[in-house]
Amino acid sequence: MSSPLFVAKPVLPKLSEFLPYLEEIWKSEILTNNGPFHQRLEKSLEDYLGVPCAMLFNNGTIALLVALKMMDLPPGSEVITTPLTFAATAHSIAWNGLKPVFADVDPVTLTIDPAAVEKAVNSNTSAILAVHVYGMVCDTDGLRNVATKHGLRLIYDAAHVFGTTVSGKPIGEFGDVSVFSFHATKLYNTFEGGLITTSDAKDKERIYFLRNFGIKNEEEVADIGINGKMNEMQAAIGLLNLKLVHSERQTRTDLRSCFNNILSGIPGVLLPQEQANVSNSEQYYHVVIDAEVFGRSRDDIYDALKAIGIYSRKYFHPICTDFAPYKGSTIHSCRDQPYVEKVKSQVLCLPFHSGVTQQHVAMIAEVFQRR
Ligand code: T4K
Repeated sequence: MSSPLFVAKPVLPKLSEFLPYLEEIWKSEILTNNGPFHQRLEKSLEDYLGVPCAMLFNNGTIALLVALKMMDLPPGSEVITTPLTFAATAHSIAWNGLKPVFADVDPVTLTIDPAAVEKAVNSNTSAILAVHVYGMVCDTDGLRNVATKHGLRLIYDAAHVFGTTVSGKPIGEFGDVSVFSFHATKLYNTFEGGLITTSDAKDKERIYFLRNFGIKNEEEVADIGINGKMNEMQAAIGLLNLKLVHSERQTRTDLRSCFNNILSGIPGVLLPQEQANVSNSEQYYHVVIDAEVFGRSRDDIYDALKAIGIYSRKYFHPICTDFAPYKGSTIHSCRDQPYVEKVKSQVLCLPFHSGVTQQHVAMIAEVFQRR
């Protein structure tokens, strides 16, 4: 195979469509600070995602930091999260001077298990930071119940679920706030970018100030904010890419069917389960490989694909509790062994985007069928 196939491939508009936007920016000389493209994109995203308030950020990590900061959680208090996520999730807790506490995941959705969260709650717990991982939606009712019972704030890391709905309800409407990433590798990208959605007017106002150094007006700085602003080039790309999301998502839905066809029925290879009433964001296609049943390990498949130029990813291995700063942290579980300790060496994300051809699908099938 000539060119390598990566796990992700950014959606990009035609360069010729971007040039008029650049000309507009050059003409106005407004490069950042809530400029016209920024304002248009926020409005467009509110419409697209069906949320009352969408606030853009320069990346998803800063958006997570601000979402937690906005909540004024007691210093040193505990925020329960999943170990099966990107580093940014746990780091955003620690960077806020809070303590990440890890709870086990559900074996079917691989999202944080509300029963494990309940076991992790104590008098020092202040919030839950749940992640809709790989596009699988968390048990939102279960988590809301735990949060309400113990008076905890509930934040969703929604980096993997752009455009998802649950029984018609937009994913950004769950929890107190939801945080999205618009990184190059995401279904919807602004090169780098992020978004917070919230329905609460007070939270919205606070986030607005925190995003821009806490500046209220020329005379007043009301809060200890940060620079979380998206610039005009990112916002312009965002407006163009928003037109391409639907088609990219449809292509991935078709690819999901292809993968389901070639991989279903292979003993020891568990495919992503469809969730009732959930419209899938089509962010990732993950398989769980049980080496004892399948006869080969996840790492064997990863290596065999790599040898033919197909770069899958072992997201999220190592899990957060294997990182030096969190190593040795307890994973609260309802099982004899935390399930996440097993699945971390079994999950593999296959290349999943419009650059995957039928030939690639056939090559991937051949690797899985090899004996
Ligand atoms: N929460 C969750 C659950 C997340 O998954 C993430 C980000 C965040 C929070 C934080 O949001 P941001 O602050 O990033 O907005 C990538 C991304 O850098 C990261 O954004 C993403 N999660 C994570 C799951 O994946 P890496 O280390 O895998 O990136 P990298 O550079 O190895 O890219 C993967 C493949 O994508 C490459 O092999 C080739 C392709 N690629 C990548 C880039 C950057 C391209 O084709 N073009 C590109 O520009 O982390």
